[in-house]
Amino acid sequence: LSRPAWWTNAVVYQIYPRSFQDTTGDGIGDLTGIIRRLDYLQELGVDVLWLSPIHQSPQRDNGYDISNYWKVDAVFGTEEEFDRLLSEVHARGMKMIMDLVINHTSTDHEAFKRSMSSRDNISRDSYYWRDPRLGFRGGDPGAEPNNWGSLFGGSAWTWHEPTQQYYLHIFSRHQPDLNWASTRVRNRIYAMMNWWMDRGIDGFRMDAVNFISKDQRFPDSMIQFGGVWGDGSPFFTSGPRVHEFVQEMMRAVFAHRSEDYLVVGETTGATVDEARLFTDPYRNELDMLFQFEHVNLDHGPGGKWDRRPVNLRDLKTSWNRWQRGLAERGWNSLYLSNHDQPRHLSRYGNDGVFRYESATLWATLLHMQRGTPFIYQGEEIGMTNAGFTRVDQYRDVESLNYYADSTARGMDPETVLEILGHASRDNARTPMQWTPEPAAGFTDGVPWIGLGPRYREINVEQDLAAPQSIYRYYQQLIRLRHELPVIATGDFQLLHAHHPALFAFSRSLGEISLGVMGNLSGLEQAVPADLQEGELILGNYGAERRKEVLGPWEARVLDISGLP
Ligand code: TEU
Repeated sequence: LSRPAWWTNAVVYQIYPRSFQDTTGDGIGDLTGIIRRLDYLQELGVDVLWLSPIHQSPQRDNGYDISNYWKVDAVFGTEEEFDRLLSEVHARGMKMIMDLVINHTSTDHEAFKRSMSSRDNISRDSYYWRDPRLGFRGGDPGAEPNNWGSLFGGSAWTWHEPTQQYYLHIFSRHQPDLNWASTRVRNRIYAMMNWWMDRGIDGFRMDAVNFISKDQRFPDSMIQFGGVWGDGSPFFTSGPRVHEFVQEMMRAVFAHRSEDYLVVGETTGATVDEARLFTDPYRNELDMLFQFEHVNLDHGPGGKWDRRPVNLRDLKTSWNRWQRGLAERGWNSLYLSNHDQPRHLSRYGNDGVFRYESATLWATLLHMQRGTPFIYQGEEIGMTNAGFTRVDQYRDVESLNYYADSTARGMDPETVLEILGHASRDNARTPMQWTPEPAAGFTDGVPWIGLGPRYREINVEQDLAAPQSIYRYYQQLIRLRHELPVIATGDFQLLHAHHPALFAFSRSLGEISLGVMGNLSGLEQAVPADLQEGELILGNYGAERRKEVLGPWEARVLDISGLP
């Protein structure tokens, strides 16, 4: 712990394999496609690739429903192709981490099939099976063991007629939750993780890892969830044994390994205090985690479908709290986009006339913070939301469930489509746009999901040829982080906290100080006096600028070392 961990100056790139590059013509991206694009990623300068799940799966939630953890799904390629991908990644000096979905499995997993087969089966307690509520007949409305709603719609419990019990699923009914209270389940998971590590991968992104310990009393929740159900999250988020389990996992899988791996946890609903516990290096849990506060700012009391405009000042307040909160202990993951969020350019920026400016502004504000930045495929060329207008264009289980549930409850389908247009996860899942050709160079066949509406204008080929290239700007941000220790580990100080349109902060380490500022609006803003001096080291408007004024969505990074 004397010297900063290797990942403090690393940048991670998330690949959603299904939508990255197809080479077989079946319209679904594959491992060979990733290999084909490795030079592109190396050229960008990223250090680590994170692959969304490629394990065997019926793909009802695009691989976040695993039926066999020890196999690569044939839809993505062969075991040999996986090993080749890994060695090609390593040959380019990059690392590769894998998504690991261990809060739940697919209903197609052998263990769940055994668990389902009878109440006496040895695997019965690998999942959560419970009797109907007292006085109710199983399967009847209200008979569920408690009132928790599933995050993907409906009850969190599904009735199983043959064995006369319910099983728990926080996500869809095809994703039963594993019972982490079972020692057998935990040991099996650690063995599988060790097997992947021994195969040569460099770590994991652990899906929903703060959901693995549930309050074993399974109480009803007094908090409303989507109008009908109760919000069970207080009883399964950072549950009673979560830290014990994570520490045990770290000992079982990583204690005997050198420290060049990375474990990042996905922790919906984690607070700053919990994040500090999870990522304090002395506690030996996760290296860093994905928190959700900043991406939930446009959610109303009704959750993600109850949308309201984001006040960008709230974003700055939230980010500041996380920067301060993990300054002494712990570490932030920095992200604006992933496969579960709409495109941040469409959400927080201006994807019209100021597409270049706002894409590079958000990149600057994110990458100049303390923490490890994550880039989601396509954001480096300024990809925008999917623009779907018909329900048959959607593929995401969450979106389709929401459409079915809410229209069944009498909501106007047009309104639902409007909401999905802003909030659906499919906004981020349209194919990577490589060229202006048909299917955007993603496939020779028919893509599994429709293309983004602007692929002829927004694609890698065009961006690289443009005088104002978003990709090249990301390259510069990544290079700066590699070169300047102040960006990786320096102290963070928010400046002009109450300014309505300016996001400004300083970073400092020893004698070196940087000033970072961004104009979160489409109107010119005056630059405060203390940010007019210093040498411009990066900006999205070029060098010839008036130091007193920021243009629309303008961002600057200044070397302010030695200024009083
Ligand atoms: O997401 C878990 C999660 O808690 C949320 O991000 C959730 O996806 C979001 O609220 C839905 O809008 C992870 C994966 O990232 C996601 O793709 C999977 O669907 C989910 O787990 C289930 O494995």
